[in-house]
Amino acid sequence: MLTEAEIDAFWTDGFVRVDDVFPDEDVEELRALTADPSIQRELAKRRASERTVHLIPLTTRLAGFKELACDLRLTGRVAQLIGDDIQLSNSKLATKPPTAGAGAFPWHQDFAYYTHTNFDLLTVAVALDDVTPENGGMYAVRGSHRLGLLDHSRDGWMTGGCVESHHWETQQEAVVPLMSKAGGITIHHCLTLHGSPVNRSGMPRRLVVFQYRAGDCYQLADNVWEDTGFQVHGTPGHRVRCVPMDIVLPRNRGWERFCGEPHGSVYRQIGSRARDWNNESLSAVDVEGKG
Ligand SMILES: O=C(O)CCC(=O)C(=O)O
Repeated sequence: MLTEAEIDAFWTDGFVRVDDVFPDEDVEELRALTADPSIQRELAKRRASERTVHLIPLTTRLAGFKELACDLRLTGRVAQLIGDDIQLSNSKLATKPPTAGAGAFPWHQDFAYYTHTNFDLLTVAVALDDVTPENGGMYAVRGSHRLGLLDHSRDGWMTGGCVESHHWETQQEAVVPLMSKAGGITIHHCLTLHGSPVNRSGMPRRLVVFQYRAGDCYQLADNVWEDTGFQVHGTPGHRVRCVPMDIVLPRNRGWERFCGEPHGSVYRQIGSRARDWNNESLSAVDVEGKG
């Protein structure tokens, strides 16, 4: 579980690092999952990528990743921050190709790409390798989760990153590493500005990344993945909590191939796999209730 100091760090800084969440044998098992031929085939297709390679939706690819998304060592800690009813917003394997000099990821706030009705949305990154500045570990701007949603658009179109560069260029002292050793995790708020440089190590850098949201945090726009809405902790509710926010939703070419439209829209809140998985666990509860 998170200590009081770790909870405070999350709300004060916008992120927290927790070491040694998974012992070496668990990390080995997770690495073995990434070595699965189905995963390797997908990664091989994107090896030439200049950016961090994202395999989404990860929980639908192998059962082990779905189990990890529900692991209490993650969800128990997330519950301490956003409450007991937790759904998956999305899941990915974020690898930096071993190609030296590739794999940078621009500065951004996750919320810009998954706009929701409130801000109880956060990201957990599970390190499968020791993450370092050398292999392209993430950096974050301390306290940036209090800036609100920043501009990620140009001429009304969504771009791949935040365009308000003064936040990280002029405040070097606020830019801090968000990196852990293998088996550790980092948790960051959906408004925390973060990004990562190229991988200079010549070795892969693997993170399993889960974006979790409170059960009453509804998505407003853009893509719903197959595992979006998967109930990983607590019980599904029927309440939407809206907090005041004044946001611009730029048109988003990036999501067009997923949503089929340039503005992005949420036409269903729960992905097809998540619906099946939630129904399975609900009927298990019914059976137990009747027994
Ligand atoms: O993998 C990385 O270094 C950055 C990934 C990231 O920031 C994201 O997926 O939102």
